[in-house]
Order: sequence, then structure tokens, then C-alpha cells
Amino acid sequence: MEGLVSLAAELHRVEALKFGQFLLKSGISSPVYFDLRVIVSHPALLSQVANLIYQTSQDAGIQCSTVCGVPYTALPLATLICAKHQVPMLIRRKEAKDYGTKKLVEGTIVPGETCLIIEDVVTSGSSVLETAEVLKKEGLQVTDAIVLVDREQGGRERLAENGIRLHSVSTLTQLLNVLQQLGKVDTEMVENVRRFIQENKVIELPSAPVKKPCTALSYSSRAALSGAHPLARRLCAIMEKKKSNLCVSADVTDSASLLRLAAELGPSICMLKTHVDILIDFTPDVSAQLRALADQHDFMIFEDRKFADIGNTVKHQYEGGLYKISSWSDVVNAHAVPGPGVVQGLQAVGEPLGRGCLVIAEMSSQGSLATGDYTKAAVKLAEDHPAFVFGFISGRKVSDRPEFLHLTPGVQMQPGGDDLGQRYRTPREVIANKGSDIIIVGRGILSASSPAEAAETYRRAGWEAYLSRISGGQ
Ligand code: 5BU
Repeated sequence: MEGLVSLAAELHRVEALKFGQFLLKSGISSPVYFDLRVIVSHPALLSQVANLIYQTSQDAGIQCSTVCGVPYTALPLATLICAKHQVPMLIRRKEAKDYGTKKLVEGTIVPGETCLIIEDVVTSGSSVLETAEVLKKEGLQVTDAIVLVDREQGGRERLAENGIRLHSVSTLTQLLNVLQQLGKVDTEMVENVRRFIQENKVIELPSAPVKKPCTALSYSSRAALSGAHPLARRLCAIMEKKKSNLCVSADVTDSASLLRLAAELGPSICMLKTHVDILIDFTPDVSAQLRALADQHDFMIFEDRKFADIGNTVKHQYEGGLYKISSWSDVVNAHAVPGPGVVQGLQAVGEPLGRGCLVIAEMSSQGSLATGDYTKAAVKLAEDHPAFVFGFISGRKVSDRPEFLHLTPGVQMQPGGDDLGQRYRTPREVIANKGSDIIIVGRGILSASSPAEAAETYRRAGWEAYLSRISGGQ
């Protein structure tokens, strides 16, 4: 308590905490404003804050291998704590975002280790979530975050939903009470601030993912978009009819298992994804039977061939060879790396047959190079070929055009990964938070004792996340 009194008084004295009327970047007028950046000019306060944060982590019994401060204000705080207590630190780069393959985290990363996040002020929790996501992408575990001030506007709950416990040195209410006792704020202001906290739960910070209007559109309204590719419209209609945004990745190695899965899971899915080249016993009859099952249960077939050659070669790979993919698969996908030729080659074969293509804008695997400018170029490639390309493989919504669909692999009920670099996010995270449209699930379903029951579980989870998204309840 003593620590809190001097903290509140000092923050107020150096104007890191101000009362009055402030227009926040979110457009909301707030009676209270924090600017913790100023504390770097007050070394005694800076180290007091670092000590309080460290003490809070000790009191909460947090075990961690590394510490990362949310850039920039919490960086010096993390540095002080790590140097004093001999904990390895990580630095998250903010600016590397746009430079494609540059590292987003500096320092030695040991995948599987736990990283504690430190932040100055939490409002909606978006900055902590963003940092957590970057760390998780590197294979680290993030279970706890410590903040100097919790503004009590929903951040704690939002982080908890994402598996992160928030510990605060102080809440805004506690600071307010102390400052009132010290005579630094009058009763009227205290009331103002209390009302403000009540009325402004979860303000989206400017850095938060901006809610795009098209994430609020229903599948059925997108099925009605006249400018959309016929396959996108049909897929949206199937999803709405079957209440399923689940694509099962049928990664089995014999044809009987593939056909059995297609028959058993058919009613639960909007799409079945294949890797036809892992089957040991493919014959044209298998693709004919698969096609019949797709028509019977009304799902689409997506051969995940990931074409990545010059146009002339992919034309042959798509149309010919042993598999004659274009004759039975509704959808295929292509890497953007060869440039427009790959799409044009596929389009020459697929468009006359009414087929469609997804461009791989991002991959789920750890260390994927499909980020930044590459992803942007992939989005442009897709948007330049709307007569054949109708969407993306990506971890999130990468295009604002509602006629494009986003399909996300790397989905399981529990976040995590496998030992060969696959990374998993939950259906809710992918659909409700990342704005994707379809979850692609392989081993989460195939390894279950009852794949049919597991598929239903995933279907429900994906659908609930979608309903929550379109109703604005992300
Ligand atoms: P899993 O068992 O749910 O991990 O299977 C995922 C499937 O999605 C598997 O067939 C992959 O080949 C495929 N996949 C992926 O996991 N990540 C990607 O970025 C792309 C495809 Br593209």
C-alpha cells in the first residue's frame, strides 16, 4: 500500500497520469490520461516502477524463462528487471512488420519456453495480445502478463479469453482512490472517471486489429454478391446451409480410408481437402467415387497441390499426369512465388471447367517466409485474377474484398504445434479474431477416436465463432 501511495503521487507529479478532458485516438473523450513514456526522464520513478512490477510477478508466483516488454514504453522496464534479476530478455521489433522476412523478435529464442510480457497500461489488451502472438509464432509460451496499470476496461477479460493471466501493480480505481485521499483529485473527477470506466469497457486501441465491415457480413449475404466467383458463392451457400465452415484435411495414405472419411464426415463439412499424391493406391476410380460423395453430401473438393512452377508446367500438372486433378477437384491452390504465370497457367485449364483457385498468402508453419511484402504481393496476385482466384490460404483475413474467402490451416482445439514446425490456433481465434472464413483441420480430427464426433465438435466451434463474429461479439 505504501508503494502504491508513492507510485500514485509520483505518476501524478510527473504528469504520467493526468485528469481533465482528453481525446483518445479511438475518438472517445476520456477524463483520465496516462503517458508512461515520461517516466524515463525520472530515474528514481523508473526503477520504482520496475521494482513494483518485479514484486508483482514474485507475489503471483510466476515462473518464466524470458521477459519481453511491449514496445516501447515497457522496454526500459523489462531491461531494468532483467538486468537486476538476471533474467534473459527478448525484444519485440515493431517496425520489422513491413519488411517481410526480417526477425520480429531479437534475443535467443528457445521454443517451448515461457515468456512473461510486461506492459505499462492495459486498456483493451490489444497490445499485449499482439506481442503475445508474435512470441507464440516463435514457439514461445505466453501465460502471464504484468501491467503497471489496469484501466479496468475489459483488457483482463479479453486476455483471459486468450489464455493469458493479467496481473496488475495497480488498477485505475486504486490509483484514483489514493489520489483522492491525497487530495490530488476532487470528488467530482473521481465520479467522472468511475463513470467513464463503467461506460467504456474495451476500447479498441489504434493498434488493435481494426474491425473490417466485411467480417460482419453473413455467408449468405456473401453468397449473393454478384461480383463474386461462382465457386465462392456456392461455398458460402453450402456453409450457410450446412452450418459448417469446416474443411477437413483428409491426410490419409490409402484410398479406402479417404473414401470412408469422405462418407463419414461428409455431412459435417463444407469442403474436403486432399493430398492425392500421398495415396499409395490412387486410381481414377477413387477420384470418381470421391466426386460422387462430394455431390451426395454437398461438399467441395480441394486438392492441396500447392502449384509453384511456370505457367506451362503447372498447366500439365493440373490437367494431366496420373491424377488429372482438374477433372475432379473443385479447388486447387498456388504459391505466389512464380508470379502471375502460375495463376494464368492454371486458369487456362480450370476456368473453362468452372474450377477455382486459392492463393497461398501465408502459411501456418513456423518460420514461414510468406509474410510482409510477399503476402501483400500474393493478395494483389489474387485480386488481379478474380475470374479464377476466389480466395486465400492465410492465417487471417488478408483482403478486404468480401467476395474473397479466407481458409486457414493449422487449427486445433488447443493452441500449440507439432514437432515439425506446424503451429495451431483455435477455431475461435481463427474465425472470430482473425477474420478468416474457413478452418482447415487435419490431425485434430483424424487422430480422434471418433473422427465423426470430432468433426462435429470442430464444426460447432467454427460455427459459433462465426456467429459471434457477425454479431459483433469478437
Ligand atoms: P493438420 O493435421 O491439421 O496439421 O494438417 C494441416 C493440413 O493443412 C496439412 O494437409 C497441410 O499440408 C496443410 N497446410 C498447412 O498445414 N499449412 C499451410 O500453411 C498450408 C497447408 Br498452405
